[in-house]
Amino acid sequence: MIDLPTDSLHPLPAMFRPAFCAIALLSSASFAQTPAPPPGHDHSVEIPGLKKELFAGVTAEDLLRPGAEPGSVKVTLVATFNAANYGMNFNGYSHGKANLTIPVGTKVHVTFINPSPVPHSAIVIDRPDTKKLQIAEPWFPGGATPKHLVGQTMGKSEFSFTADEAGEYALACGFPSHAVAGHWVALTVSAEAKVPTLQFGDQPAKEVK
Ligand SMILES: [Cu+2]
Repeated sequence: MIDLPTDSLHPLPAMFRPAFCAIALLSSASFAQTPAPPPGHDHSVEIPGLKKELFAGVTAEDLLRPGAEPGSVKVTLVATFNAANYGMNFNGYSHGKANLTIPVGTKVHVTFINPSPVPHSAIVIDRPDTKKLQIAEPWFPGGATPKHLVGQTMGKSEFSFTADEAGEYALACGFPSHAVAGHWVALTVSAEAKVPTLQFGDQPAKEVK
């Protein structure tokens, strides 16, 4: 009787297995919408060079809070909140996977923070325009950080706009190509909504407090 090593029971000869895995990885990477990660990139690793004191205490829930005056909201957008989507996220969310819903007519006060050395910005745009490489003007007057196409690094800026038209919009990074790569959260201006609500992924939308 021949004593076979247990490894030989594997359907693929050992010498082919690593190559097979590499081909599987390569083919899945080619379907990704975002640029391929740099070699050795690991999602669990933090983005280097973040000035963390700029957003100490800020959470994902700070994407949408009630404003100081009635009919207003406060939005805090932290670009590169973490390493998700290679840093192209707001408070950890990209590709519209956080959705801010506000009643039509709401005054929106935005604080934009970019703690990273890579330039980012913020601009309110029509949602289909997230597929464009760059957007010249915000949908609502006043709805962008200064020089949004150039962006800013390691800093903070504020802007306000009135969402006076119902529709599906995005709060997107205005730096060229970033929105296409997923650097945006969804903004829904609703004629039916009575109160502002915030939704993460497939979870139920929650009224903001
Ligand atoms: Cu960006």
